[in-house]
Amino acid sequence: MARCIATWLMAEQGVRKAHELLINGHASAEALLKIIQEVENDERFVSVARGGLPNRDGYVQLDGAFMDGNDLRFGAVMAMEDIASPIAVAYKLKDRDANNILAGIGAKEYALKNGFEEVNNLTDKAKKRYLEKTENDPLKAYDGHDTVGAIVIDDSGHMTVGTSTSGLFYKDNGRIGDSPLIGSGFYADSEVGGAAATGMGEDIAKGCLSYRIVELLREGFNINKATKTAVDELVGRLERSGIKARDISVIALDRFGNYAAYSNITDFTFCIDDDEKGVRVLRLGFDENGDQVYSEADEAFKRSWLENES
Ligand code: SD4
Repeated sequence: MARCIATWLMAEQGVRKAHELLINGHASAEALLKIIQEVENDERFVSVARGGLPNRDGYVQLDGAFMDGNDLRFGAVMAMEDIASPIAVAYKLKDRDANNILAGIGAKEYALKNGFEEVNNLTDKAKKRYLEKTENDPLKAYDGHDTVGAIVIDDSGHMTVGTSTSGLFYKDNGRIGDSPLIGSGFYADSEVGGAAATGMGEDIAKGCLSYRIVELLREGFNINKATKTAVDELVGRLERSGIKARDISVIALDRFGNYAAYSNITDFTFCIDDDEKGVRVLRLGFDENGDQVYSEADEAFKRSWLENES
């Protein structure tokens, strides 16, 4: 059964368009690129692609990745400057048998050689945000959004996963998070399922979280149990070392099209296309027993989120 899922409310329009593509028989990768590029191209969203969050030195350094669950090929770009779409470059890189993970100037050079345009990703809005930031603000996941991550399965059972982000606001020059790291920020195997993460990359990477979720699915866990177990396990492991885990949120899809999301924060939002209910934006919260529950994000919530963003 065809289905797509993506992190954060900002992916809603992309998921709507991807849903249309999927019901019209388009392939997984096409739908996946549609979701992520819709977010990348929308300058209202300040944590992805052009207009993304600058690093400590005022540069917008972008991370992104694409993985094909049929043959496990993937491409990734890290700390790439002056190119508007990390997902498009990562998608192109996945066809290479080697040199498919490129960082910094190498990623930019590859993109330019392959027909991508040079652009200034530091928009006026991004620059203003940078100038307002102070050294004393904590380095943390950006409230309410961050990385766009998506997973798609098409009617043939082909799974793809992708991510795109400007990473943590005010990160060090050259800092790379989980999003372009295979197994941490993303993983997909069409024989099993796929997962993607968002939040504090340094913590997510400690648990190779996306790979862990897929491996739990392979062992026979259902999708809800796999996401919850992987996150709780990592949070617990860090706790035993005296470390309080920072924001960690995940989405996952199994090879039958079942989906789940799980998070250690409240108000993580994600978008899902549902056969019966259409495209929905769901918010994660906790009930009185501490169990995770989903609720529909209403229009007022969406409006206030968007206002915050701009
Ligand atoms: C990173 N995981 O660079 C990304 C950013 C993010 O919520 O998703 N923050 O660490």
